[in-house]
Parts: sequence; C-alpha cells; structure tokens
Amino acid sequence: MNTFARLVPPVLQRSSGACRALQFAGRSLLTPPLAPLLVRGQQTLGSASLPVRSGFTGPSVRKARALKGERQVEVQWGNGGHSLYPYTWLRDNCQCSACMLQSAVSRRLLLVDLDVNTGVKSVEVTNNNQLSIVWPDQHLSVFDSEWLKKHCFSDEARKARRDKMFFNERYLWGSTLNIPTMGFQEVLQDDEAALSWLLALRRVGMVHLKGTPTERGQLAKLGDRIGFLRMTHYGLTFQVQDKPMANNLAYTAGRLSAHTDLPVLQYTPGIQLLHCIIQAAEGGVSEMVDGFHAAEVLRQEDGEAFRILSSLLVDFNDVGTDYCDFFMHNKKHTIELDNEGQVIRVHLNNATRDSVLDLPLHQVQPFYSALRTFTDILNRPENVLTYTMEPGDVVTFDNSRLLHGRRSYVSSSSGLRHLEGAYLDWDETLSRIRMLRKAVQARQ
Ligand code: OGA
Ligand code: NM2
Ligand code: ZN
Ligand code: ZN
Repeated sequence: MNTFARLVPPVLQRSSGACRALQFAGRSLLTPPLAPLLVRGQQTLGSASLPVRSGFTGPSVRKARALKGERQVEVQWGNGGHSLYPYTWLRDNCQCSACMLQSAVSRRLLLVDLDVNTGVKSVEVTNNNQLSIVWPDQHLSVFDSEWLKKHCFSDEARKARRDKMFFNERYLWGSTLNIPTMGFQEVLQDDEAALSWLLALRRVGMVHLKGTPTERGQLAKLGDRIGFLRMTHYGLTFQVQDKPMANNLAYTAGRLSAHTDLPVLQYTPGIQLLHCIIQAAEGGVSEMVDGFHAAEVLRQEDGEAFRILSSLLVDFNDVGTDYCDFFMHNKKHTIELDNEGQVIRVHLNNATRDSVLDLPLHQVQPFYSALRTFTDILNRPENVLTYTMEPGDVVTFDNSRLLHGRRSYVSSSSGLRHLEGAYLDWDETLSRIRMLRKAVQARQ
C-alpha cells in the first residue's frame, strides 16, 4: 500500500480498491450521483565555537545575508528559492540551552529579556550547513537548515503547515454516505488502522466500529487508545436507557430530533462515542446529519436566517443530579463561525434549549423562523443518513459538526435498549493523529 492509501481515508481516494482498513460497500464516494462533495482549510565567525556535527542533513543553504533595512535574514536555498526570517523572531527562537529548555522543547527566554528591535552583528552559513548569527550583545544563535525550512514564513509554507497540523479539510455529505466502517479490535491493535479511523472521523465526521464486545467498559479502551475520555456531569461514561424520573430526555424511549450533545457546556465535547449493547425490539433507529453541509445549504438559500443563527446567542440550561448535582448554563451560537466566516461548530439541542431567551423582543420571531428553516434543512430526506445500530457496534462521531437523532422505541421484554456513551475532545484526538502519523511514516 502506498503512503497516500495508508494515510487518506478511502472515501477520498479515487479507487475503492484494496485498502483493508475501511470498507465502503465497494463504492467510491467521488463517483456521482453520490453525496454532495464540498471539500472545503556578514561577517564570518569561526566554526570552532559552534556545536560540531558530523555531516549534515536537510536542505542545503547556499547563502545567507542580513537585510539591514527590513531587519530580516535572507536564506538562499541550494535548490533555488529563498526564505526571509525577521531578526526579532530569530532572536526569540534561539535554540541554545540558555534560551531553550531542550527537554521540553520550550522557550526559556523571557519576553522581558527580548529586544524586540534587535539588530544583528554578523550572519554566516557554517560549513556544516547551519545559519549562525551573532547578536549585538555577543550572544550566538545557530539554526539547522531543516528547522529553518520548517519555519518558513511564505504563504505556501504557512498553509501547508496549517493543513498538516489541523486536518481541517472536510468531506461534506448527505443521506447516501457510505459510512466508514472498521473493526473495534483492529483500531485498538494496529496503528495504521487507528490512524485511518481518526483521519476519517475528522474528515467525514463519523466512523462505525464493528465487533465490539457487548458489555460495558469498551469505550474506556477507545479513550485509552487516544489518551483519555472527557468527563462531564453525566460521568466518564453514561448509560443511555429508558430510566424512571429521567434527568435527561435522552434517558427516555422518546424520539430525539437531530441534536448535538451538551451545548450547555462552554467546552462542548468534540467527539461522541455510542456503543450499542442491547437494541430495541421496535424503533430506536439512528439518524445523522452533517451540520456543516446543512449550514452551507442555509447560507446559500436563506442568508438572513444564516446571519441570525450565526450571530444570536441561544441559552442552554441543564439542572439535576447524575454524576454529581449540577446547574449548568451556557450561551451558544447555533452556527459558530471563525474569523473568516467558515462554519467551525454547530450547537443545537431542542431539549436543553432554555426557555430564557436573552433577546430583544423584536428578534424573537425572526429567531424562531430561522431556527425552523435550519431544522427543516436538517430534516430533508437528502440530508438525513439513517442506520440501525446492532449490538457490538460503536458509532464514533464529531459532536461539533454532526447532529444525531434517534426514533422512539419499544424495548424487548428480555432487556431494555442500552447504549453506553462517552465523550472525547479534539485536542487529544488531533494529538493522537499527529503521533500516529509520525509513527506510521517512520515505519515506511
Ligand atoms: C444521546 C443520544 C442516541 C440513541 O444519548 O444523547 O443521542 O440512539 N442517544 O439513543
Ligand atoms: N447525555 C446523553 O445535551 C444533552 O443533554 C444530550 C447527554 C445525557 C449525556 C444528552
Ligand atoms: Zn540563545
Ligand atoms: Zn445525543
């Protein structure tokens, strides 16, 4: 298998061929008429005083010079092209052990000790391909060429670095998505499989894991695989069952319309895991909607409703007792945008949306109309993906992007419908993706 096949979820590959990690019922999702695809994210200094290294790796530096007017160092690369580095930034990022705590790859140098208008005394390329700078106070900084290249300020380098760090490219979908599916044991045991799982979870928003033992405690293993589960007032894991005196609508046998979990928290859990232990005798069918896709449809079809839902704050409230007694309250935009106007999170939960509506009177009706318009888009048959979980299935999904629902159900007389649930956050999960990618690449 080539690198591309290993690291990119098959949904985004042209062939549905031989990748064993994910199966999509033999169909490539790039082939029409499948779901809508909207992939959006000078002076010389004796080298005797420098750390001695035998041989050198990394890109070769042909020349370096100080541009006094701009207060930048220009590095000319051996294979053509050049990069510019501001003096202040170079001084701030000196790699010596006085300026850096090497064991933590962390800056020791304090900002109060940084001259943000520093000049340079001398700049040279050493004979082992490093950039060495002497500062006006005689402090010496030495930078590896590879490190410099990695930290280049060009627009292309900055974008490539962002893509590599955040995996923000998404594959938007509708009702015809072939749900990425993998084995529970496989993602626990095999790094390549775990990487495929998490990359698809990020890009597609949902992955099903099959073959999980049908008893409680399995989600903790997925939490350990990534790092740790996210604790909430409903516990580290929670049992979704029809409970007497339910403290949450989810703990009834009723219908749950498409929602995100826990918008009542300032830091909404980024990822949700639901493990089916016992399914209902009737009903209990699951529904999933891509909130990023639906928000883009709303933006195109009703700009005013989009503006309302992305600018008005909605109150959420949750009072009761579970893991502990709680009185949670929070405000959220239904559609959360970043500074560039990109949708980054969706928050919708009709059960915990507070009856306090902190809006001036004249905005109340427009708010309801906009919310209803968005809900109608979410409920369109072409946007709703439907599936029935079987005992042993775990659905893992992006709770900041996807909305999930459940039809009402009737449990069998032999056992109440039972899902175990848990949350994770994206910080830990992205960290695990980066670590797995490094480990998998190192083995190739
Ligand atoms: C929940 C939930 C889905 C289900 O517990 O928040 O959405 O199928 N459950 O019971
Ligand atoms: N549960 C399943 O936001 C919500 O209240 C959704 C959360 C109870 C942890 C349900
Ligand atoms: Zn230093
Ligand atoms: Zn839910």
